[in-house]
Amino acid sequence: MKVRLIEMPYAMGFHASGMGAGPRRFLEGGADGCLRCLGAVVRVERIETGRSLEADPRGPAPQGRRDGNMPGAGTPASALALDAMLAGRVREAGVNGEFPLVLAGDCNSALGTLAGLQAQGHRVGIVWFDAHGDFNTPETSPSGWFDGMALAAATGRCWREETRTGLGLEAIDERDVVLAGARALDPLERTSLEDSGVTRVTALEPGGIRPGGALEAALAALAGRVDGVYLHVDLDALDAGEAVVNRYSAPGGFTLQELESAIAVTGGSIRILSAALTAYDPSVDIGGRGLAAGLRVLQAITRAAGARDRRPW
Ligand SMILES: [Mn+2]
Repeated sequence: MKVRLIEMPYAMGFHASGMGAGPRRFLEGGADGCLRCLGAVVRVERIETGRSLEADPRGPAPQGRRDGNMPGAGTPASALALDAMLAGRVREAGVNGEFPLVLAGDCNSALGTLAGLQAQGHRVGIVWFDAHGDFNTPETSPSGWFDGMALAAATGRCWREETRTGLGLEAIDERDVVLAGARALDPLERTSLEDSGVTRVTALEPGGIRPGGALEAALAALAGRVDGVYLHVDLDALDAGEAVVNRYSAPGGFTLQELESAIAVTGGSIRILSAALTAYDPSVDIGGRGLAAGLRVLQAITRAAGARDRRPW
């Protein structure tokens, strides 16, 4: 299998700090090598704006921030500009017969990946592992933080015009979405999810993500409706006791073994068209546990994607 490992070292348009530093850390930790040792042919590439300090019309970067931030960093527009670049790379990977595997700082990278898959003509569903719902809209979000709206935007609940015109993204049908491990939900976000067509699978549900459980049943139903899925793994799907991977890590999540097994169940049930590992902030990781877990998750994703990949390893 050919893997195109796409590094997107940003979180909300901010370059290489906080969760935006996660992708680089995974690569420094040997992410490409640990996929090669599975037999995959790996090409690594980075998405960057190429902006230099000298060229920045705003003048010197604020203290503590590295150069390379997107114009208007922190706004949905800055995130969507990066997503548009990502969409092009994902589409190109598909044309080349490569599996697009994205290392991203934040979860709204999903919008770019989905747009890139749709540009190849795929009808795509979503399997989304996350401690959070990412299902807020500007109306329900207590923080107004765009990254907490990624799944809502993907399903057209918000920013619909922006994602359509900026990315060419057509909203994903909520019935084609499986959300696994979400447990830290804002009150109005919870109501939105309950009223939505999204299928939820929790870590607490007995047998939920295990073979033969609710996840597998949901994916079997999905397999008849879509060409395949985009597999989104926010690393905070892991229980905080397993690893603290960002500032929003929460208890009640999956063990690493459970997450690996759920990813394998996904690959055994439905074709994985693309995947992402997101939201790892090296600055809060204790003893490299998050890093080690993330590398294991990347291997699990690659194995799972290979399970239904007709191309030889
Ligand atoms: Mn997330």
